[in-house]
Amino acid sequence: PAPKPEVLLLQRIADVGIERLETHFDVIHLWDSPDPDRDMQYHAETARGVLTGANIGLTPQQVDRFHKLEIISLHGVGLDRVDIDHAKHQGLRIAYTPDVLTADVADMGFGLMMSTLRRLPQGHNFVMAGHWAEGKQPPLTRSLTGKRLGILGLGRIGQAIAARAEAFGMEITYTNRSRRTDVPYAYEPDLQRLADWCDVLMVAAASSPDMQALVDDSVLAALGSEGVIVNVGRGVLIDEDALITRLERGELLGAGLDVFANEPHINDALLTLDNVVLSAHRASATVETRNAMAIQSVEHLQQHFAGSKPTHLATPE
Ligand code: 8YV
Repeated sequence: PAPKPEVLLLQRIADVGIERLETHFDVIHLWDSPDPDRDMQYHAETARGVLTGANIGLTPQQVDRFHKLEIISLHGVGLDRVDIDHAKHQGLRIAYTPDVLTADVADMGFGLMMSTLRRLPQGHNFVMAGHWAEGKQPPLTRSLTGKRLGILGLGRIGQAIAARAEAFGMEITYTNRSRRTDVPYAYEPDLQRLADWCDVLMVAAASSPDMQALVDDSVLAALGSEGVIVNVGRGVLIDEDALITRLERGELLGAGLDVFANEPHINDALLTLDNVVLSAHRASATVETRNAMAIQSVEHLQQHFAGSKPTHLATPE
């Protein structure tokens, strides 16, 4: 039989995916290597595929080291850690897993919004600390139902959040690179005006270099002291220093964050704030979704090496 194509695995994926990968490929596990860079170099002449996390990616410099690389299979939807133009130029395919994680990421966005407005973690800590039993009451929180939701980025995930928000009687307006003709929601091209209008600003956009700190201090100022911000996109979309300063001063009501500019090393100041709900980039991290992402990212490699086109390609053909 022909030798199995060599595939480098840069991120640990669900066991169902690893088993499938092992069946069809000669798998080099770099995710648990003490020196992944050295090992990548060692396999640069033989590897034909790389399977990597969307938030790990593969830089153009790394891509250029390979001699026989044909495909990067991303485990995840974000394309901010790969260079699509560079890959196309090198004749590489990039596959990704857009649909399988949409519902879970939307649920997380919604959950962070609910948790921030209703202060669910703070309430939990209050009970656990015994304060209720001491006869104390936590402060009142804010309603979610009926609030105005501004969505930054009305892609798959943004739309799934909007569908959930509709069920809660929220008013919905969105901003996006362009107006969508297939949604019933109001479009506001100007992010600052959107922030001025809404109670909750939901960041659900993909990140690209021109979008760094798109949510800047003036947007946060427009959101105002009764405003809440939630981020399930990428940390770099928000000017994090400005966000922290405004949260410290009470110039925002709160923030629910799953992603951070320099994760997993997050700004220490966030850890001292009472008006934040923090999550460790877990929006797609359910058993169900991580199994589906693992299987799909391996399937894309199988399709490619069987001579067909992977179902979800980020490099158009
Ligand atoms: C994961 C993600 O954290 O899909 C994305 O873009 O950021 C998340 O799903 C990660 O990619 C898992 O590999």
